[in-house]
Amino acid sequence: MLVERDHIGIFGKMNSGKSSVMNLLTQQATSIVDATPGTTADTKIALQEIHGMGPVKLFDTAGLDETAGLGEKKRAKVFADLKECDLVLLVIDPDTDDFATEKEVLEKARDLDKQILVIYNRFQPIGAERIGAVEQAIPLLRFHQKIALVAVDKDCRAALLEFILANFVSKNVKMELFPFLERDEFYVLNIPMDEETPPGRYLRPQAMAEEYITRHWAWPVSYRMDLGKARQGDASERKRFDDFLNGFGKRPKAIVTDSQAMDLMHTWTPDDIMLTTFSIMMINYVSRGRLAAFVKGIEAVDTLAAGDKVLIAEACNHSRIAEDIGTVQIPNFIERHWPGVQIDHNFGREFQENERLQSYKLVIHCGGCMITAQKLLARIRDLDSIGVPYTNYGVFLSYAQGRDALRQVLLPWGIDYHAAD
Ligand SMILES: Nc1nc2c(ncn2[C@@H]2O[C@H](COP(=O)(O)OP(=O)(O)O)[C@@H](O)[C@H]2O)c(=O)[nH]1
Ligand code: SF4
Ligand SMILES: [Mg+2]
Repeated sequence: MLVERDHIGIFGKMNSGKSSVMNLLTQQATSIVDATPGTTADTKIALQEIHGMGPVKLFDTAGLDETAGLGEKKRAKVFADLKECDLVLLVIDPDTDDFATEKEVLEKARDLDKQILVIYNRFQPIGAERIGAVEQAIPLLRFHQKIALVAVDKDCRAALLEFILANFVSKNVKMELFPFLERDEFYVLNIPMDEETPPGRYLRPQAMAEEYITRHWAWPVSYRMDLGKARQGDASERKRFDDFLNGFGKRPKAIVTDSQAMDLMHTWTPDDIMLTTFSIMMINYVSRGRLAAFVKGIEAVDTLAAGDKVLIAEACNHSRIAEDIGTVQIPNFIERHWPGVQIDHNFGREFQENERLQSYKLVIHCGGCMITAQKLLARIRDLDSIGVPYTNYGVFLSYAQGRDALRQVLLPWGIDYHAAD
C-alpha cells in the first residue's frame, strides 16, 4: 500500500514556542528559535519518520498575530498550511492574555474538520488557574485533548510523542469494509427497493459492498425483498426468500441487509448464516473501526425519560421519502416507547454548528456514507469530549427488534453484545 505522509502543522501566536515544539519533535534545530518576534519568516518544513507513526511532514508556521511588514502574506500562507494539515498542534502560552489568534486557529481548523491537539507551553511553572483562565477565554478548547509541557526541555519529547500517538488517527490506517470476508463464499445483499428508490444505480453502501466482495474474490448476490408483502404476512414472500437461500450450491456466509428490513431479517435469517446491516457496515468503515463506540451509545436509549432530547443526525441532505428512517421511522419508534422525548434533527453541515450538542441524551447518526472519515471523526471527537453518547441507524433499528437482534448483527464484527437484564 502506498503510504502517504501525515501532515502535522504547528500553529499559534508569535513566541508561543512553536519552533521549539518543532525542534522537540525533530530532535534537531530545524527551526530558528529566537525571542525576536517574527523569527519564523515563513513556514519551515521537515520530513521525518516518527516512531510508531510512520513518515510525517511537519510544518512550523509563522505566528498568525504578526502584523508588521509581510503580515498579510504570512497569514495567507499559514491558512494555506492549515488546509493541508491532517493534525493541527495549537501551541498556547498560558501566561499571555490575548487569545484572539488561538481562537481564530481553532475556529478555522474546526471548520475544516481537522484533528486538533493543544499544547500548553509552560515557560514557567504555572498553576492550574492560568490554564483554567485560558479555557474560559476559549470555550472551544473543551472539545480537544491537551498536554502541558516545556517546549525547550528535551525530556518532554517522549510525553509529547506519546500524546500525539494516543490521540491522532493517521490517514494511513487501512480499513476493511468487511473484515470477516472469506474468498469463494456467497454474500447476500438484501436490497428491498421501494417505489421511491431512484432507478439506474445502487445506493453508495450497496455499491461499495458489491465492489468489495467482488474485489476480494467472493461472490455478492443481490436479493430484492418485498417489504410490504412480507410485513402483511404473505407466505409466498417468505417462501420466495427461503427458495432463494436454498438455491445456492453452498450456504451463503452472510446477509447484509437494509436496516429497515431488520424486523423480518432478524427472524428469517437461518442460524448458520451471519447477518448484519449496510448502515452498521458503513458507520464502522467511515468511523475507522469505531463501531463499538456506536454500540455502547445504544445503552443510553434505556435511560430516556420524558423531557429528554435526542438528536437525529444525517450527514447529507438526500431527498426524503415518505417512510424515511430519520424523519419518520425512528421518531415514531421513540415516541411509542418513550413518550415525551423531544426529537431534533440535524441535516448535513449543521451538526458542527450545533451549539446545543451538550443538551442531548443521545445522538443517533446515519450511516455517514456521504461524508469523509475526517468529518465523521470530528463529530465523534466532539461528542466524546462532552460526554454525549451516540449510536447509529443500523444499531438502533436492530436494537428496536430486541437485544438478540442487535447481538446477531454485531457478531460478524467480533462484538459480543451481551444481553444485559
Ligand atoms: N523558558 C522557556 N522558554 C521557551 C519555551 N519555549 C520557547 N521558549 C523561548 O521562547 C522564545 C520563542 O520561542 P519560539 O519557539 O521561537 O517561538 P515561536 O515564535 O512560536 O516559534 C525562544 O527564545 C525560546 O527559546 C519554554 O517552554 N520555556
Ligand atoms: S450520508 Fe447518511 S443520510 Fe446521507 S445517504 Fe448516507 S446514510 Fe443516508
Ligand atoms: Mg517560530
